[in-house]
Amino acid sequence: MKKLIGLAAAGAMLVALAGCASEGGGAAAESGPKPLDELVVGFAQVGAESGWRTANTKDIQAAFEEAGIELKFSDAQQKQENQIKAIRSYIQQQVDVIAFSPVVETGWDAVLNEAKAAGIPVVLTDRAVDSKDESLYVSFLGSDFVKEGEKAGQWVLDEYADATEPVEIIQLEGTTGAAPAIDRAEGFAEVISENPNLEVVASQTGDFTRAGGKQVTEALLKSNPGVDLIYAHNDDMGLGAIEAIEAAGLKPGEDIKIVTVDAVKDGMQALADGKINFIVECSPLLGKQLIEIIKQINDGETPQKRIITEETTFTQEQAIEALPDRQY
Ligand code: GYE
Repeated sequence: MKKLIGLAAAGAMLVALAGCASEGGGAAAESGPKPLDELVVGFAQVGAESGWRTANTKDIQAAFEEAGIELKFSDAQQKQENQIKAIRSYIQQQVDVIAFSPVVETGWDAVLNEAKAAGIPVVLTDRAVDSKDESLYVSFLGSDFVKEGEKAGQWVLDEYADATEPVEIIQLEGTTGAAPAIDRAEGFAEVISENPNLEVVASQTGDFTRAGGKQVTEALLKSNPGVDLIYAHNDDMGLGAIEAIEAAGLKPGEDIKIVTVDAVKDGMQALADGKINFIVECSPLLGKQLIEIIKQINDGETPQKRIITEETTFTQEQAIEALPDRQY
């Protein structure tokens, strides 16, 4: 009997050790790399709220297809509870890696701890989480949103360098609590604070959607008839603002200037048409880099903790030039 208990204890220890190994090194650490066609990755997407998101989803699906890695994909319709449910189901299915783009920054610790306890590495794509525990994810791949906000602010600062009167700005914010909404507001505010004439007179969320941008602009134009410029946290909300401005009998790009972030096709077309004045690029093409990270995890390597996407900006002239070759 004693012997049996001893054996059981030894077995339990082995299990515990294996658990430790997989926590640190990912799926492959104890058994060596799996063939790619045996890997399974769960991806919990935010939703389909914008042109950016659609391009991002397409690019990720294409990259998995090309790499021959199985992808379990879910669309959370911009709801955190749906994303958490999806992640829990991936844990239950014992996928090799979980990747997701967190709709908001906070509230992830519990579910990410569950993934960690199950020994499943997590990769953040596109958006960040706000957690003190950096061991809850292996790598974070995406843009520097503060820098994007700063670039938008810099254009506004230059455009109104000679202004002697107050310049009234409306800000259309992204989803409340989302990393790109928080950071794009922060970078922009920081840069425009250099000129006290630049004043954000109203700032409201349009939830990163065209309909949201239109609705908020309609209302804010009424309460702020003297507005000079709209800063939208993404192209879609800027495109919604264009509709609202035109419906009010004004000319977007002239009577009211517009600066946005993303540079998706529809945004670039509006920029080329003179209805938007400046776009800060945010690339949705994260698929190939995500595959690289997954391969590194599978090989037992440690991916870089933060991988920042390279991006540019577009004026109206640059948009006309770039449009024919634009992929998304
Ligand atoms: O800018 C916006 C989308 O997280 C960077 O989400 C992404 C943002 C993008 O809905 O269009």
